[in-house]
Amino acid sequence: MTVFLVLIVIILFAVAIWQMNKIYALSKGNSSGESGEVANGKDNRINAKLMVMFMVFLYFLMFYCFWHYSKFYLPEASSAHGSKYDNLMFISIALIMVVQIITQFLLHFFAYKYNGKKGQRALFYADNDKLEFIWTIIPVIVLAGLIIYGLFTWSDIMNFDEDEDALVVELYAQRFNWKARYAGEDNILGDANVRFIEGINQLGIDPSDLDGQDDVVTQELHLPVGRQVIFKLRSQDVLHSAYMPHFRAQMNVVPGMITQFSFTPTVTTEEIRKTDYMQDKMRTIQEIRKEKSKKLVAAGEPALDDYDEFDYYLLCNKICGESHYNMQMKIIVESQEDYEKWIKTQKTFEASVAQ
Ligand SMILES: [Cu+2]
Repeated sequence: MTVFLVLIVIILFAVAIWQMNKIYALSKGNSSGESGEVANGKDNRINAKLMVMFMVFLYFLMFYCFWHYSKFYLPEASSAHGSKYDNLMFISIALIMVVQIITQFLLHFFAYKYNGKKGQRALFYADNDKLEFIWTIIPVIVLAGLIIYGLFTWSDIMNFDEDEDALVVELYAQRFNWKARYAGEDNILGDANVRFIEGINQLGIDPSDLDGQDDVVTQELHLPVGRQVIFKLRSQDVLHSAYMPHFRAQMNVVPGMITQFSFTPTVTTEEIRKTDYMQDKMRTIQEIRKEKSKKLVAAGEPALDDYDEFDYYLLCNKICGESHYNMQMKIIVESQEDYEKWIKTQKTFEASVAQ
């Protein structure tokens, strides 16, 4: 790899010297235009055609990418606010696409149509107030509209009202895993500080705070469907980012402060597993894993485990160290009853300390 990089640097350096040499020669040569170094009519025609070909190539590449990579789109959002987020994204992309298709065409087609011809001089056209007004005011209106719409969407998602029965959950980030802390019966998280971290108390819950006694620390994130969840995010060490793509949620997790985010899950794990999208996806993943297993077995290594059920995941989306890629926690969205059944099987802080 290093050899390859050094080679590239040497080649680029040689090209740069060669180019500078050419510029030097050009600046010294005669300017009659027939020296062979200055573009003639034939060169101009070739370049004009290349411009059109490049435009066609760009359009082709764009449509190919949309077609080829559309299989990596996320499924429909599994949270209440998700469709607002997706709409904003869709409108922005649609607008960018329309504008860029038009401007790419103008740029390349004009370069083709008005390519240099001997004896033909460009028209001197100083300015036109009306034209300038049009191409200034249209982007101003469109961009202002997009930004205002984006701001409204943002504040709609970020400035949430707390429902009466909202569930408060703390997500605690450590290199390289997540823990969840449920607020318990009182729905109030106990105070916590890194100074209290000791033995089993890995989240630094204040042992003297009564609110924290019934808190429940878990390795999985269970969320009741249709109920607002308020996440309080804390980090023990470095900057992390809590990323829940299926719920269109992401929030930085910053050491020394509590950040928050809220959403209401709308699709249970069971439900999303049954969708056509997910069944298709699982089939593809299984095929890839089967192929990989064959190769592993042929190389005398054990085959990959079966992977047949989709699960939502909370991922870290800030590169926080060598195992960042694997910093994740399973999320299970289930009915309120199932959630209550599960939380009863988990130990409270008081019980685990007593043990
Ligand atoms: Cu991380």
